[in-house]
Amino acid sequence: MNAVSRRLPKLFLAIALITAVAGCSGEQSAFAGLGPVSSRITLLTWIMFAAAALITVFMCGLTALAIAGPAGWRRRLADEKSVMWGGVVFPVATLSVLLFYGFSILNAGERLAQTENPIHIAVVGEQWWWRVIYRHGDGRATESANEVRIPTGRPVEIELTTADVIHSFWLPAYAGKVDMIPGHVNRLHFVADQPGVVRGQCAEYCGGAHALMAFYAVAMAPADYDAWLAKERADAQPAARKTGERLFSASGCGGCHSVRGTSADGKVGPDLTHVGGRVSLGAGILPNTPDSFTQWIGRHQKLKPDNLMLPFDFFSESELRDLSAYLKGLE
Ligand code: HEC
Ligand SMILES: [Cu+2]
Repeated sequence: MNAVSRRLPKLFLAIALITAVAGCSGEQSAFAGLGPVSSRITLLTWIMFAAAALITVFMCGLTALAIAGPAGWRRRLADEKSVMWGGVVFPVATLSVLLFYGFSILNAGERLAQTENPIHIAVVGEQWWWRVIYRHGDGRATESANEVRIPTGRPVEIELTTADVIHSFWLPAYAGKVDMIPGHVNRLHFVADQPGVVRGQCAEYCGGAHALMAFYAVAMAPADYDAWLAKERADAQPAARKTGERLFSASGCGGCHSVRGTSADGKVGPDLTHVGGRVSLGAGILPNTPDSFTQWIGRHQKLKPDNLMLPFDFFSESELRDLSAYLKGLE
């Protein structure tokens, strides 16, 4: 073996560890535990991990004893009684305790939502973005996309459905992962403890652009949330960008997109009434800047191959700038 091949295993181990640990940090971490529901899930994870580690070490010890231990031990381990207690009773008891503990954690969020007055938000999985619907007290609703805004300290109930295939709504910092299944309504409950922005991701392969189907959750102080929701509910307030608005309607964008308060009332793609105020574009793939609008409109099929918006690669630079200024101005 030369020096390089001797170091290879260590190198691989180092890369694997760095990758694994990097995956545990940041805005999409399952270990963040930013609310009571996710904290409980994190605790369950550690308990399962510790129990599994203990049992593994214990079993390795027993195996060693059974192979090379003193004759007395080997006889005892080969006995039918040991097999009965160690192989049947012990696993059934341990796994049952862990199973019921897991069930109680699954139910904890639901109980929370029943005891207090939850915020109702509906999220519909679409290939390859998220339609987000805020239900108001008066029975009306406001549509947005690719981000879920929630007030802190109040239980949230998210109703999960799909418009096409199976998706999975995964928001690890706040809650577990719940599938969106055709013809079925699932519900996810959680509470956000503190204001902040975290990332979520579709966790069930749903076709072409699945890997680029992310979203953000924005937790806001209750007063900020109320102010934001009132603004979100209002019609679009374009920042006087007439050329862009004219281009938008002349190019047929309104056939797929709604901008409330204008003639654009398409329902195929994301509602753009307040698109300029959102965190990201294209379901989490671009930050929300004027340049990103230009990028998205001009080359979205390159940025997010297979997405269901028609290609618009014929706009001139200045047309793209006008359209972007209009859309970014829809805050
Ligand atoms: C055939 C329907 C269709 C037409 C026409 C269309 N779009 Fe889209 N648009 C979509 C769909 C679907 C998406 C979601 C794509 C994704 O993220 O997978 C989208 C996404 C977008 C987004 C990102 C929104 C967000 O919240 O992430 C912008 C901005 C946008 N379109 C602007 C436009 C403009 C400007 C036009 C006209 C030049 C236009 N669209 C025409 C269907 C359409
Ligand atoms: Cu998916």
